[in-house]
Amino acid sequence: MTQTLTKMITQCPFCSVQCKMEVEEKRDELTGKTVYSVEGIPNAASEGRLCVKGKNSYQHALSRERLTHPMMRKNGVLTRVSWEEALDSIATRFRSIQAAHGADAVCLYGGGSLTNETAYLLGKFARIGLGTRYIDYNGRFCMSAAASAGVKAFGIDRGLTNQLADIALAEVIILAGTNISECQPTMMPYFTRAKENGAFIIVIDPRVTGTAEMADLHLQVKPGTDAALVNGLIKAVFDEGLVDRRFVENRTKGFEELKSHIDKLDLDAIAELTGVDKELIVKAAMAYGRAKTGMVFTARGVEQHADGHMTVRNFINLVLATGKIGKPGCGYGAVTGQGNGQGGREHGQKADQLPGYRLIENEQDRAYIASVWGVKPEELPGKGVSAYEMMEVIHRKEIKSMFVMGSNPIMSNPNAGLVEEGIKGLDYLVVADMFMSETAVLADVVLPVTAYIENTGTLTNLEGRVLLREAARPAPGEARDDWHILCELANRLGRGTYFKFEDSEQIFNELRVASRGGVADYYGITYDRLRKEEGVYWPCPSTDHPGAKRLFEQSFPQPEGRALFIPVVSEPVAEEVSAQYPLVLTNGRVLAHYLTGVQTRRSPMLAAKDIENFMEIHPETAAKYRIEDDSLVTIRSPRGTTIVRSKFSKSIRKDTLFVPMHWGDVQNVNNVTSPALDPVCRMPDFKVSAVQIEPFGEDFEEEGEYAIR
Ligand SMILES: Nc1nc2c(c(=O)[nH]1)N[C@H]1C(S)=C(S)[C@@H](COP(=O)(O)OP(=O)(O)OC[C@H]3O[C@@H](n4cnc5c(=O)[nH]c(N)nc54)[C@H](O)[C@@H]3O)O[C@H]1N2
Ligand SMILES: Nc1nc2c(c(=O)[nH]1)N[C@H]1C(S)=C(S)[C@@H](COP(=O)(O)OP(=O)(O)OC[C@H]3O[C@@H](n4cnc5c(=O)[nH]c(N)nc54)[C@H](O)[C@@H]3O)O[C@H]1N2
Ligand code: SF4
Ligand SMILES: [Mo]
Repeated sequence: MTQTLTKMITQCPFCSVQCKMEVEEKRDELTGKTVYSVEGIPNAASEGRLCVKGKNSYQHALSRERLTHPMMRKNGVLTRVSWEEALDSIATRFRSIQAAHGADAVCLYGGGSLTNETAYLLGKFARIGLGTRYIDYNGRFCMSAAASAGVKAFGIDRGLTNQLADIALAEVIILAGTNISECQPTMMPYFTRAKENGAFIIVIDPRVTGTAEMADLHLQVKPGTDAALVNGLIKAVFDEGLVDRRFVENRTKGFEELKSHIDKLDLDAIAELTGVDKELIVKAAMAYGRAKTGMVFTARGVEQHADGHMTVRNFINLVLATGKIGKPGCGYGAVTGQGNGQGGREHGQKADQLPGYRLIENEQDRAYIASVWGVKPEELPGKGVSAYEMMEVIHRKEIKSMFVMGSNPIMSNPNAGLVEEGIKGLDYLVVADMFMSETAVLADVVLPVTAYIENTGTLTNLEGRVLLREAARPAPGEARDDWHILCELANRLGRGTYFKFEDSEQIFNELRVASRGGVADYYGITYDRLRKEEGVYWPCPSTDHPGAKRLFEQSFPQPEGRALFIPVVSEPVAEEVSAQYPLVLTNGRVLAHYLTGVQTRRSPMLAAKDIENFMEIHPETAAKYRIEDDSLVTIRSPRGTTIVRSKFSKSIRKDTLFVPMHWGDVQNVNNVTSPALDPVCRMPDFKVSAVQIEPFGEDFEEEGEYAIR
């Protein structure tokens, strides 16, 4: 028998579906213990479903490891202090560092888990609290390729151009480098529904994932060659005369350039390069090209590359050439990652951005935001640099101090060795987190923040649907909301007049005005509406506007209303395999863990599902390198090494290894990943590194070849 103590309505803190749930706190009358049960709540996106992460997300929020009071390093040891002491000290140090080395000597590093209100305020705090140009966030590693491609091709970056409900109407669906079954599990039923309606599903992935298992056709591509593969798909579409001439003529620009580029390509060469049979390329192109309706989804598998921007542009080329957008059952979607991965990229925590998806280098945008903030446009700094480049500036000691809110950069940046060296060399590091993350342990000041279940704010899910999450539980100890910390700091920096907010709704109301007339226009969205409706889609320019569920029905927000084609020349991968580094390492996620694992590794049920990092390897490849199943393996690249456990799998390509990203220290896959950056969006080339492997404990010979012992 149990007795209900309290029922809390909240929203899962993890992925971009943003499932709503009820957490019930109960007393077990036999044992006297407090127990919890979790149920999904019907909501337009998740329809009441929850995955294993959401079901167990109360565990980390209630964990004894939560940070409950501020800490400052004294005599080398992080020591409990009052909020007053911590905040006074941060303001004093920031001021003195800026006085000695200039305003840009302090940088900010944000995240896509932060609410819209906090993301907005963090951008404002950087520009007019501290006056630094250096701010960026973890979404650079997440959404930047898709975002820049959407902006350039369509004139707008909203992850899905349609609502989830449209998926069931699609006759053909292409899922490229997206593992929905583990990464957005509660979205899977939208695809199974489409299948029940007869849809043909094509998955492009080097591995047979749970998502690929549902596919009618799986293109097991060689990592890093997707841009070429899409050229092949487009070529086959052209060869079969499956171009939507009317759409191309009336709604797009640049088709002829694309056509003359594609005409020069050879399908056999593309098949050879990508490792995908020509027949399968043609079959996929026929299925998609011939269907009346169809959708294309991409995610990090095709985006986290040095050519991520162009690869996404090519998928968009395919969508536009076949006219499959702006209609029911049609569309393109970049499957957003983090809980607020969408909103997090709209309100100004990006290096070059102001709220409403405005640009910090655009005079009109600067003037508008300066007028909302009550400052002169000249007071706003210029643009900074992307997340990994900020780490390089830190490494060069040009940035002396960093304030991290909502990220664990020491683990999630590529080339973790350089990043760690840089962060350890900072004069002053401040981290606001719920836990002692791998980055927080190095901080000079650690500030405890509230978790998802304890704070109020809005988050924008992968569809572009804004949702309100209200506090359902008191904060533990002295933990404070992120936005509150920023206001307190601004006050101590003498900038309090610009940060007079008493609750998150007041911040949202300023955000609404700041976004008004911008690409990501939230003006018509209010907390009241969000309480009454099941979320509201942006753009929503007025309070009587229903919100834009399906984009581009009439035109694209581009000059002449036309979307842009671009010829995509497939480049060789930034790091080719060699005799010394003969295998391709790619990486990604598993169902039970989330990103750097700071939260999920503190949830006993989730931690127990996978207790350490592993490497998926084909048994034939393993035999070649004398690696046994379930044994420790050293993976080495020019950047460093990581040690993980082998997991045999016949469902991965023989030339490819896959290692998840959820474990740190010696098991951090980013010890070996490549920091080559995409020239357009500055996305790192996470998904392709050339590596060598050996059973743990053995040495390589000088040349890197194995001696047969
Ligand atoms: N369980 C869980 N869910 C999550 C997260 C998590 O950490 N854990 N994180 C959230 C976040 S922030 C994000 S960004 C999303 C990420 O969501 P996804 O992008 O779906 O996740 P990944 O596992 O990184 O990569 C997807 C697939 O890309 C494949 N892949 C690797 N290299 C290539 C390539 O070169 N080409 C192609 N075509 N495919 C390739 C991998 O084998 C993998 O199956 O998930 C969100 N959801
Ligand atoms: N090798 C490799 N590396 C990758 C990727 C990959 O696929 N492969 N993916 C990249 C991607 S897509 C992403 S999104 C990044 C993510 O990289 P990170 O941002 O480093 O990931 P998280 O583990 O979510 O770290 C978030 C931290 O913020 C804390 N936190 C959570 N919510 C809040 C909050 O509301 N406020 C505050 N102050 N703190 C909070 C958490 O406790 C945690 O310590 O990693 C990237 N790195
Ligand atoms: S992790 Fe994503 S799919 Fe799973 S419950 Fe949370 S929001 Fe829903
Ligand atoms: Mo992400």
